[in-house]
Amino acid sequence: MVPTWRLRAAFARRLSDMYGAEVPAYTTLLEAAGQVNDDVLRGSGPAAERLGSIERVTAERHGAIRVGTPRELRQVAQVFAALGMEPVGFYDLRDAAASAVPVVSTAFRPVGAPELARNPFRVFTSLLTSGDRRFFDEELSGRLDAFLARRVLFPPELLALAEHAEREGGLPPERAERFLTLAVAAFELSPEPVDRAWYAELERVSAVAADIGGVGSTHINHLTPRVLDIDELYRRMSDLGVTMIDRIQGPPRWDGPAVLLRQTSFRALAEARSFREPDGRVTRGSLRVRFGEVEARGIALTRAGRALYDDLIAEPAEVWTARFPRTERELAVGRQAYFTYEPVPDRPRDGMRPPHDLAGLLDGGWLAARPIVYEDFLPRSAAGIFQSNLDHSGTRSAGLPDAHYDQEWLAGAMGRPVHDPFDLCAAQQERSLARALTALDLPEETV
Ligand code: OOG
Ligand code: NI
Repeated sequence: MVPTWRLRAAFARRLSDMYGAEVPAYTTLLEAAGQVNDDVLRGSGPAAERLGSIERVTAERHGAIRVGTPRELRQVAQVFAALGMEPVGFYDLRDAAASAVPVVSTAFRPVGAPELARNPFRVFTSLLTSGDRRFFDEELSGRLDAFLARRVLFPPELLALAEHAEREGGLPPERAERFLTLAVAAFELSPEPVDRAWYAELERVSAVAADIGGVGSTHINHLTPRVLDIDELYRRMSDLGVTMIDRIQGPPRWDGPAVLLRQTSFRALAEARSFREPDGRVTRGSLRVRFGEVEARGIALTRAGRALYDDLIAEPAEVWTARFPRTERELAVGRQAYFTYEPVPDRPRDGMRPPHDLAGLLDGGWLAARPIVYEDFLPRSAAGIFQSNLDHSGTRSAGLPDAHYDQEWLAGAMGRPVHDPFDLCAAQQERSLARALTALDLPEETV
């Protein structure tokens, strides 16, 4: 039996190989990221691994995919369930971007600490909001839905294997092989000619809409490696002559704790595609939709920490430096970031009793705090990444948004609950704290 996590690790690796063959610049990015990580590891020693072992960081990727209908979303959720990846979080990018980005999104990823440690592969998954009248009038929306209803992204054999894998917690070797082959193939760029007129019509509304609904299949949009120093990576890619977007999204560079997520990307590349012209001829051309992205991950913030982040991110970097907590200790004591807590085994037995507050326990060396890494995404950054790769902003009319698309609706469409990222971290933190307090012989309500 090939267990769930091995399927996930194998899928991530094969997808990466496939994408590297399709987009050579991705391989350049991987090499540069690997070199930066080696350098940071040499320069900073064990501190470099505070937010994850180098093995994990080196293997770590997130992918991005885009689907067109609730049915396709439900199917892709089934494929990811076979890999131990569950929907976490709801992102509404329609208002987060200045350009027309008519999608709502979730991220599929492992949710438990042991599974994350085995392989943290995650996929940012966006669903086209074809019912949003600000982007698609009734007539276009009808033709779009009809087009999408005809296509098959995930063959029945793949879905049956995925169901089986989810139920059994894995697959026997031969079926695992077949499942992985079909799953990776579902995300390859299709050689099928693109209907020129249809694609162009959707592109006038939104390049993202055309990428999703203008073609008969889906494809991986990007795969993102994790890097330990994203500013250095940005410099090196620029030195290699790769055109980067003009900034790094997320918190500013500073010497305090790394929090949440910093991301940047290189501009979408022109890729050869064939087209079916209105007169029926098949011609060669190119499309610019796929890009390369890289990210640095930091500590997960609590709701309070996140509210502070959201306030400060709108301000100049100096305001951040002046107001954001400067140490992990401050973040822990202020309940602004998530940690796992462990009793310190080798504390001197000086006859003292442990104090009854978190600050005292940390400062007195009774408890050690280890940051919980942020495993999710940021809507503003995601919108920035989408947008910086669009050549034109598309069109959006003023009307009312379709109110259908929220987290509950998404969960209903998939037939699966959508986890709340804060709740997942809080549960992990509270479990560790309860265990640590018991070990110190303190009542649970101490802190
Ligand atoms: C997804 C863009 C967002 C991220 O890392 O925030 C994203 C897409 O382009 O489909 O990947
Ligand atoms: Ni991404």
